[in-house]
Amino acid sequence: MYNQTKAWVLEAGQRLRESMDTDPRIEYKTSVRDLVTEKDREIESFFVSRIRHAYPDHDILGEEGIHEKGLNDPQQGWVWIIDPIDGTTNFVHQKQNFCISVALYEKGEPRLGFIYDPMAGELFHAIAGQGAFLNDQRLAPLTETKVEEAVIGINSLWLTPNKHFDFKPLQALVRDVRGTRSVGAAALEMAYVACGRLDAYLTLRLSPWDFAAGLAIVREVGAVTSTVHNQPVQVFEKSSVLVARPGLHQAIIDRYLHSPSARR
Ligand code: 2AM
Ligand code: CA
Ligand code: CA
Ligand code: CA
Repeated sequence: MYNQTKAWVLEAGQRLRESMDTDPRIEYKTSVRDLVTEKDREIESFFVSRIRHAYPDHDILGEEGIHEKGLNDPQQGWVWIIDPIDGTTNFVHQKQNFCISVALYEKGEPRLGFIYDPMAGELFHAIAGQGAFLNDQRLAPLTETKVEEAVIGINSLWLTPNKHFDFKPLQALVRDVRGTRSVGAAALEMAYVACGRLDAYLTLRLSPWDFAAGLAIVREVGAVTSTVHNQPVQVFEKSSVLVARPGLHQAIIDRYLHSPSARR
């Protein structure tokens, strides 16, 4: 299963790489900030047809909804969770810094996670209980870091007034850390926490396909993951996500997110 999925992910990435010379047709989903291209649908279809052929009784949850059958109880059986292009805005504007994210869950537990950046040639992957890898290199368990020495991933939108969260504690956090980065692709940002390029990643509203593979990978290196309210992330529900090195996660929760004003 692992080898087959890896081959699919690499092939899908190659298709995207080869298509970069021609500009994809773009559509707006909920707004002009929310893009989808023909490539998003094409790549999701690629996975859906292969999974349906190889594993007809597995469920599939993809961002673009290509697999029209609804999910059975996701806590039962096997579910594939697919983001065909995570970072579509980067795909369109930068032609880099996007990825394919594919996860396989059994009874609500991660089994496989793949996050592939085809332009960088970086495949982050994990088999549950067997460690996480960047290409052929095993990722080391994460060590602790202080807030003041941390570089964290955060989208600057969350520092502006929004309906999901009190943004003021986050402004204090970004003032206190060594630096902030915004890659613009949630799955890649989780992969970067796994390999130590980011010490933490914080986001207030994501969907299962944004974080399913990331969760499978970061847990293998001992990253701590929760919602911003320090609750377990439910993989089949929309959620906020705070993923960080051990120690740093607790410090961010205690110092910035646990204040009554930050709770809802
Ligand atoms: P996407 O590219 O697959 O849509 C930065 O935009 C990150 O937030 C990306 O990982 C993006 O995933 C995700 N995201 C989730 N919901 C989004 C939305 N409505 N509009 C834009 N990006 C969204
Ligand atoms: Ca999208
Ligand atoms: Ca996404
Ligand atoms: Ca997407």
